Amino acid sequence: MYFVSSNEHKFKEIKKLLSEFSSTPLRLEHKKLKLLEIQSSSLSEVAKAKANHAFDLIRNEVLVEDDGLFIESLNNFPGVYSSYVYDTIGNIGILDLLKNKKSRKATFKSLIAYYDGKNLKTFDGQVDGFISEQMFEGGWGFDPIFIPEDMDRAFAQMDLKLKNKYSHRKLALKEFYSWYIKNNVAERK
Ligand code: ITT
Repeated sequence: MYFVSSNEHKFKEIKKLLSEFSSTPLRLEHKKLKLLEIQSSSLSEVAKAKANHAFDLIRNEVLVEDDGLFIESLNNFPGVYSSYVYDTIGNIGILDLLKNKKSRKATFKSLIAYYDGKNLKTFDGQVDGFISEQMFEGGWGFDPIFIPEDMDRAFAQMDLKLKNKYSHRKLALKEFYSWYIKNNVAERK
């Protein structure tokens, strides 16, 4: 199975998680490609379109992921536009937008989609938390500004093991993994 994404960090986290879920981990390889991201207000629709595009390119079982950071006081912005917002205003821009806001509540969401040409399935995971007042060193993407609920530090300040314990990605991947093992999709074909 191929994990199709332009983002190496995602793959690294997923590989580690899979190795922890079971002693016989899924064989997953990284295909580093940037997939089409359709305009939609739903992460799930974006993830499904990515899965379709990935399958068209690879013609093999594929796994893709679409994430979004939803900030409550910004009416859930940047949400599905997270990638674009990260590339344009970045974390500093987000901290600026929150300067005079009372609430810093945010939710990180992960949508994982699996497609083998017949079965198209999505799995979601989310972690509630807060946007920090300052940027922390380390991590990638929004890690420097996202603090999971009940934690005293940002994702950026966690090692891979700790981040994987709390992440949106872990929850979505776990759902996928349970479904995949139960349905043994690969063997049915
Ligand atoms: P793809 O090629 O897989 O689409 P991407 O980096 O464009 O990779 P997304 O659109 O799914 O990924 O992610 C939206 C944004 O959220 C993007 O800027 C990511 O860097 C960021 N992001 C996703 N998961 C994250 C995590 O665990 N920690 C920090 N930032 C994250």
